[in-house]
Amino acid sequence: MTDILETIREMVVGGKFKDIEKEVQRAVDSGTDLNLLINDALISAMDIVGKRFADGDIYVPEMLVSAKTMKQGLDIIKPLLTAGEAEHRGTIVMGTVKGDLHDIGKNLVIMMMEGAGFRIIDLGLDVKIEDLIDNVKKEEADVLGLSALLTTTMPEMQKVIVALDEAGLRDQLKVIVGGAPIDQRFADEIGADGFGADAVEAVQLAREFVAGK
Ligand code: B1M
Repeated sequence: MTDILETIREMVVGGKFKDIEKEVQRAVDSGTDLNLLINDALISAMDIVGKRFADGDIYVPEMLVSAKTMKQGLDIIKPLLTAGEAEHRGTIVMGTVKGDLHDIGKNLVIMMMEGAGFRIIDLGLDVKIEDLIDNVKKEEADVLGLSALLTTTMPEMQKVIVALDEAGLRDQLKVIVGGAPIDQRFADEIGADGFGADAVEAVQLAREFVAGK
């Protein structure tokens, strides 16, 4: 079990996108726990990639190839996570904030949310405040989920919350924030309703918020 996780981790770090699907499928077929596969192989590979980038051992192109490899691995797991509950629990508008091109974590959160039965409106990455506001209104969202991976794009989350307030929408929905540099303190500071450290926590929060409406 550990061997296959390690192999997958190394494949993502090394950007072996041509072979990753076969290997992840092999792990799934041999009964590997999906949480282990996601956390200990795929996500932990991106942590290694991030460290190598920060240390100057690799550059953006290598990071991109690892990200592509990670995405292809996740695509194999996606149907297994979303096959669960068919019942529609509530609507969540999701996006990575303006200026930020990181979407792997957001996509993972979306997979888990869909698996838990939520209807997701995925606005993608680098999303403008106006697009978030328009979609919250149009889709009658119960929750707005915002992701940011850069310290420079974190303040954008607060701008979104202020804009929701100005549009008279703030009381109608809950805002969940997440992403590697985000923590509970920051979430409290900017007036978000919740902070999810990972996809599982994000789903838990969404469930609580929608149940409490
Ligand atoms: Co970038 N990058 N990157 N990058 N990148 C980081 C974030 C960085 C920490 C790397 C490093 O230096 N160690 C660093 C940020 C430093 C900082 O801000 N202090 C960095 C940098 C500097 C940059 C560029 C500026 C590099 C450059 O151009 N010189 C540039 C910026 C581009 C931009 O956004 N404008 C850049 C570009 C890129 C790529 C495009 C090459 C690529 C992204 C591809 C893509 O996403 N499609 C990339 C990658 C891959 C990374 C790292 C290596 C991996 C990110 C990742 O996918 N992690 C990253 C290092 C790292 O984070 N360790 C790094 C796996 C993912 C599953 O985790 O996104 O944290 P994460 O999501 C988690 C939780 O955070 C949480 O749940 C997820 C699952 O557990 N979560 C939520 C996320 N969103 C949530 C929302 C919620 C709740 C929970 O509720 C709504």
